Amino acid sequence: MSNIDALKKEIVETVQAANDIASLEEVRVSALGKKGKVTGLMQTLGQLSPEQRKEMGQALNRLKDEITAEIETRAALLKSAALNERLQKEKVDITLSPRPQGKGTIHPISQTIEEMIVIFAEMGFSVAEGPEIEDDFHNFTALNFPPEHPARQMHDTFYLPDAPDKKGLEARRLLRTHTSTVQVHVMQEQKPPIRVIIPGRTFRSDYDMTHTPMFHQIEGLLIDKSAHMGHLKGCLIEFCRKFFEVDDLPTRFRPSFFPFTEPSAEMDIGCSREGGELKIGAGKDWLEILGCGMVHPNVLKNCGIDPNEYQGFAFGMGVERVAMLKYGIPDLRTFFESDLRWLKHYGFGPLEQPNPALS
Ligand code: 2NL
Repeated sequence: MSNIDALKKEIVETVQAANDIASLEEVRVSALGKKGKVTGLMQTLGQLSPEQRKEMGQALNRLKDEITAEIETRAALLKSAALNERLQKEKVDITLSPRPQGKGTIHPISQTIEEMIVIFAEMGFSVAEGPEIEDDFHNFTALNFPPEHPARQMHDTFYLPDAPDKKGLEARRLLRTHTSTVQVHVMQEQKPPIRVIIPGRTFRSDYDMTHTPMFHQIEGLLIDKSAHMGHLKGCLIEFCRKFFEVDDLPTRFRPSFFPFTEPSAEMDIGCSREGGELKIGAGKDWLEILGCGMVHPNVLKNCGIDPNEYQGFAFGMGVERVAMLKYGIPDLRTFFESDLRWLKHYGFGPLEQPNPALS
């Protein structure tokens, strides 16, 4: 066996013996590095005769290539072994049992909002949120309520005890009476096209069988260059059919009035009240479900959007009201009593799907 063959055998053995990437690198340096054995032999070529140099040079180059290939093969093997070991070690036991059942439940308001978000998200809407403490501008002025508009009193607004002489009317702070305040922020901050829904708490000073001082709304806003009433109707009909899980749900739109939309409408869905029991989707009766309309040009202007270039539609509904209809909850006030028996009865399991019809 020639010297070169002996050297090759020796180096290949050390390559095979390297058990990790670091020691393999050491082997590479000791063979092919600046002071390595092969490199050392290369440096002796100058002392040989031209013929010997040619032969030896070729043999050493071959040796270098062979060792390099050997090291690469070994490196690939070590890397995949290391990966396999990590995969073994970091295995997640997906057979772990789920969270213990029967302890807590999802509140029907959270469940209902989640169901609505799933449906609108499928239509390309994203969710926006904003502050519950607002100023008069975002709650009223931007939304085309004139200063003396009765709605400002009608809404029975909770004003914060700001010093009235220090600030103008528009800076007066209040608890938002509707979630439309968030759309105002969105329009001020984003460029159209806009497609958002806003779920959240709202506040009005009112308390009786059908009103609580805090309640939830979900509102939607779509702005682009060509949105029209047909898009509004298509979007809301699709929403109601998915939400109430009735494919041929009858719907109708009645003219209405809101300061922030023109034209405005209220949407009803078909139902039956025969025998005192409410059934959605069947029968000859109608049930009001939401308010909607084309965004008033003044609102677009107030929020920095050119009404000559853009138009859009908006809608709003009460979450409690819709949850009561869908889940047959008879009394609004029970939503906020934190009665565990009520929560157990009307609540949802943590693993329940927000909308089985869509998944
Ligand atoms: C209802 C009716 C509605 C809107 C809300 C809206 C928001 C902006 C501009 C225009 Cl920023 N409109 N929201 C529009 C129509 C009706 O709510 O009965 N809610 C419970």
